[in-house]
Amino acid sequence: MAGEVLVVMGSDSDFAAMKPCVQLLRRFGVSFEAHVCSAHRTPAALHALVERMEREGMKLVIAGAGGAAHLAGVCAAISKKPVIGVPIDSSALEGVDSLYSTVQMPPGVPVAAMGIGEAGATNAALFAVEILALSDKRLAERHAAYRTEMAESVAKKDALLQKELERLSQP
Ligand code: RP5
Repeated sequence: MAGEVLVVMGSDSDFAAMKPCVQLLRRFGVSFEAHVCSAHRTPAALHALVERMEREGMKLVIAGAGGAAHLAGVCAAISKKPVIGVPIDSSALEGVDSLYSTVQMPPGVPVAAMGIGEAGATNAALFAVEILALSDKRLAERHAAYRTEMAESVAKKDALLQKELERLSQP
């Protein structure tokens, strides 16, 4: 199998925002292929890519794009697998155009829209992990460990805050 996840971005300029997504997929041991492919500049190549990945057993798509971002919607039109969209801030409208384009799919062909930019890309990877973990016990355990680690880091931050507040209350 080529990869469980297809990560596709409309341009290489989207990669800075999409980097946390591929880094997290790698950390969780999720197999993926990542490509630059554009819904409007290379429509035939996008069609071929999504169809090939689907034939080879891909389980879902993560699509990041900026501007009038129709990449995720077009992937969802081609594939019947879940598509997670990441709007990217690459235009004068600071990603709000991409957010609306990604989130406002007309009824019938859904896209799971994340937030704008790196935070959205991070959550896209985690959302993909949550979907894949439904049928992968080891991945579910890794995800649970990630949540525990995150909770521990918040607890550490709180402990530091309490210390600082105590220090400030000293005369
Ligand atoms: C979109 O246009 C891409 O997803 C990118 O966010 C934006 C700008 O692309 P480049 O001009 O940087 O290639 O299709």
